[in-house]
Amino acid sequence: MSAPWDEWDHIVKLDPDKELVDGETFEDVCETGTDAIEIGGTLDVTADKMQRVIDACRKYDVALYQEPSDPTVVVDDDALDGYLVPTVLNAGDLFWTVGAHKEWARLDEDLAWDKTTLEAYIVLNPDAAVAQLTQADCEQTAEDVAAYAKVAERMFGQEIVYVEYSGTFGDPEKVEAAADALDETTLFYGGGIHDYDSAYTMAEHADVVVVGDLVHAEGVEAVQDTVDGAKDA
Ligand code: 1GP
Repeated sequence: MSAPWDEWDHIVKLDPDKELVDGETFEDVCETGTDAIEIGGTLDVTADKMQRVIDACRKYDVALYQEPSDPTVVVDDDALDGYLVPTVLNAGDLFWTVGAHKEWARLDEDLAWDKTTLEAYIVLNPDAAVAQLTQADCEQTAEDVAAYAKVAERMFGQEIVYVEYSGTFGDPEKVEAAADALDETTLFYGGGIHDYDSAYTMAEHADVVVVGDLVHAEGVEAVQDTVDGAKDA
């Protein structure tokens, strides 16, 4: 069965705790040509802030997903196509691998299972907030990354593997190693994508590139260049 992300090349990840560039709107972001908007952040996210972004994006023709960082910020809203839920394979704190998920299942008796998909994260930038929060072991060779990817697909049956360098441009060889290790599973890459070339380079290996900070720091024109790079690769 095909999944929506099989067709994607590019995602904009909106951090509900950050503003857009002055003069730009969520409509502008939705019209960059990106395939999907993922709403999520690591720090200081609340359900109210999530809802504000969902409301601003709901009327535009782009796939809309929430990426909840913990069970307390999950929003139930028909405007959402679904939930993409991180599980960090190389976390030091198991809460981020399976504990938060257990809490969500415990607290939410009506959990929308048919709209919920895990993203199997391999976190590789030790300076990123996500690495520090999850106490991730970022010392991973390309062979390690490939092995994590294989385990995610073949043992844990994951649909999405996410190589995460949040805040910095990563090592294309490690992304390539993950891509080579995967058969059906969709590979997301995120971290430091800032222009056409950086998007193109990672999209040569990853199925989908995720652009985060750029939309808040530089704005939609820069994001459009990354869409072009991702689509051309
Ligand atoms: C963050 O992978 C995304 O989860 C994107 O990273 O903010 O560095 O673009 P950047």
